[in-house]
Amino acid sequence: MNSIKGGLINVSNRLPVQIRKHAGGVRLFRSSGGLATALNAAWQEQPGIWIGWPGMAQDPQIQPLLRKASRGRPYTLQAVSLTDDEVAKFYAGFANEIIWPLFHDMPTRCNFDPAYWEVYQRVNHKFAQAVQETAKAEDFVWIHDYHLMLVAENLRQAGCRSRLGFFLHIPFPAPDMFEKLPWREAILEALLRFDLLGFQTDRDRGNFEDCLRKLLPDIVVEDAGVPGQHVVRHGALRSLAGTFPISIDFDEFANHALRPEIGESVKSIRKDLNDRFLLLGVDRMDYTKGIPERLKALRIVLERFPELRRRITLVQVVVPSREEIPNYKELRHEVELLVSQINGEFTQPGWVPIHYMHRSLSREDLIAYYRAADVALITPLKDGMNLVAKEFCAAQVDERGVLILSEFAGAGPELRHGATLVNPNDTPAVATAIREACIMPLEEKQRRIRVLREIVRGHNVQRWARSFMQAAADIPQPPADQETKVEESTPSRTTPGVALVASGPRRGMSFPPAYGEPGTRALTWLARGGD
Ligand code: GDG
Repeated sequence: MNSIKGGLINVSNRLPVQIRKHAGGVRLFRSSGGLATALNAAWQEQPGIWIGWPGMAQDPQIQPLLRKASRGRPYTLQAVSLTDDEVAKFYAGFANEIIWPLFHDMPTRCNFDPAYWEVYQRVNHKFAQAVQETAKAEDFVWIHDYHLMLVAENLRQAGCRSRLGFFLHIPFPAPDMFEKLPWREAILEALLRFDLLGFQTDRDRGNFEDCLRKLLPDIVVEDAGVPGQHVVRHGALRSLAGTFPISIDFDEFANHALRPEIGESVKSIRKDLNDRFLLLGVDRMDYTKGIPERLKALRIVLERFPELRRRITLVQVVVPSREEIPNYKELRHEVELLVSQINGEFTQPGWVPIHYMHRSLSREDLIAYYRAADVALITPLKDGMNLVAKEFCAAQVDERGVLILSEFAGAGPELRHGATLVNPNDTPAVATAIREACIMPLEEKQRRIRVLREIVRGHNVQRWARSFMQAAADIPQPPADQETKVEESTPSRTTPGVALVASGPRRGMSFPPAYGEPGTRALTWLARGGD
């Protein structure tokens, strides 16, 4: 078995800590973020550096705060500073008004503003610069998600020889959807500069491969000899595309749920709800999560099955998200109008059908709700994976909850044996699934949740991280002259006006300027390490 000799350089849009203005100064907020937990297993084997945006524009206090926060962690936190305009056009704009809706099959929500693309390229170039300043040839650089699809291309142009991996946390769309993107070939070509490309499901990986076949000439896709993995060749480029379904730390959730104080909270939640049948929804406020459709399904339940009135309660937790983007503001109004209409129509003395919380719960409260719930209603219109579904299974230590899960969540195929799969657009069918869960015999519920818990226990996040790192370790080290070869066969299109730089000796090498940056401001640096 191969292993990576160097360190892990993890790169994500946001760091796992956030720095924000607070009481006249700046303060560091720790976030328990899902990605930080997911990577714990990888860090234990490969300490290193975590590069990302710290949450606010440049400030002299950021670096000292990050140094302090790095103590006791297996990685050093390193900031990429972004201007407010960059955050608006790269993050809110390109990432969340173009790629997010398009990759979730919602093209009418896209705003294909060319200015967003320019800033996206510039910011990806900035991230690549930050990586190149620290990466040694033997390190593994792991880039996360749709915000940073051009980083490998920028790194290779600068002669970076580290192995480069990318994991897409969201779905990859089919060609009919992807080809709407004005920068479709440029993005595919940039993705092919990663040595390893990870997707959540076989469907996402298959869609990516179909897009390559449709949009790039001479693409070759071959079996890699490992289930769920294909080798993709384009000219001199070779990438491994694999399916790596992300997961959760099962033991951590299950053990936490077993704590006596969680048991007390469960009793108190159930008592406050008069021991009614508890349906639970937990989502970021996002139009992909299918919250209005779920509320409409509940309204159908209450209309069609009057015997369930007063006997069921939906607790819907919605965590505020991306509130600066117009689509998200409109969604909040739609959700809150539906909640008030349904509650207005059906509430009776002593019973309110929907308990709506628009805030983030503490981890303890979240786990208590997972454990207390009779049904988890997880009905996204489209979702990369959906970790809430897996967290619910792990926290169901009393083994009596039912999982109603969208067939369009990445978790759908994996959890199909124990969950009730639904099409979230088919609101009458979701209503029927809710009713069936309410009347399901206890033995059936136990059988199903046990199956689900075994699946999630076996396919936990430690396994996810290790399998990705193992696939990375098996990739041969890119040759010193890779950029020269690539230049001959596949011209880059992502950085207009910027010539590729053939990789010469690392020391004193210059980084190609980003689009929009004056060419004369190319950075130079001395390579760390002895390659
Ligand atoms: C993206 C993809 C993919 C939620 N409410 C509270 C809370 N949460 C935590 C959950 C869970 C996380 O947020 C949400 O993760 P999801 O996977 O469900 O969804 P996204 O945020 O959209 O994540 C998704 C994921 O990346 C990973 O690859 O699965 O498909 O869209 O961990 O626990 N945490 C706390 N209070 C809350 O109220 N503390």
